[in-house]
Amino acid sequence: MKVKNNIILALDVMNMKEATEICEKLEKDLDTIKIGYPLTLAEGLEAVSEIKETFNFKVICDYKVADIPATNSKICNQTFKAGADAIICHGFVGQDSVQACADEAGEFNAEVFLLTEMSHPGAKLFLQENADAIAKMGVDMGIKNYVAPATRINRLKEIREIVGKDAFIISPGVGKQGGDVKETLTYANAAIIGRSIYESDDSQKALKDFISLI
Ligand code: O7E
Repeated sequence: MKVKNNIILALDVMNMKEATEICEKLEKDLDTIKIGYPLTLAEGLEAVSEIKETFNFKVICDYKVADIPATNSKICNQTFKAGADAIICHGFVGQDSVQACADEAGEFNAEVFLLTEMSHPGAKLFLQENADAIAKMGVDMGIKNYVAPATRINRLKEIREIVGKDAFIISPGVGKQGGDVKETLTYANAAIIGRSIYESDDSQKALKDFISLI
């Protein structure tokens, strides 16, 4: 995946009006957005189709898919039917569940991102000790895209070493969660940024400020 300016906007607003206004303001400098549960639960899966139809964005659906294979397939099927270019799935559920997402993505010529370690402090409790194994599983499965934390650069670096230089890593946690955009992009291909942009009084300037730091 190619991401303009190496920044993906996390569009975690709660209604289409706000989502559309932000996209209009930022569409010159962005070409990839991430839609998760906040907007989808507020507005339905149509939010994905509507954003795809209105803007020339690639849409990554952040549904952190983490179920049995049969259910994962159904979740992915609906998401790709709505027009998503990619979906994010959890790795801790194991190879069969991740494979179900990858298989469904293959049917739609879409992509899967494998979530390794999360960016929040709580991820240290259970997820961190298994994150390397999750990344290794992804490599063995031929997964090309990963999510790794901008809040712990050493971990981002270690996960990059596992998945290799040709893998595509997107990294959340820049801005509000404390991660630094430039440092993050030393190891990640793109930074995922949400509140620091969409909660700003001037979201255009907030985005441009990040771009100028890269
Ligand atoms: O902190 P913000 O506002 O810049 O938003 C960060 C976004 O990335 C938000 O949508 C959150 O749900 C997501 N995220 C994390 O913050 N940490 C993670 O470990 C993983 C994600 C995520 O996007 O998961 C899949 C990429």
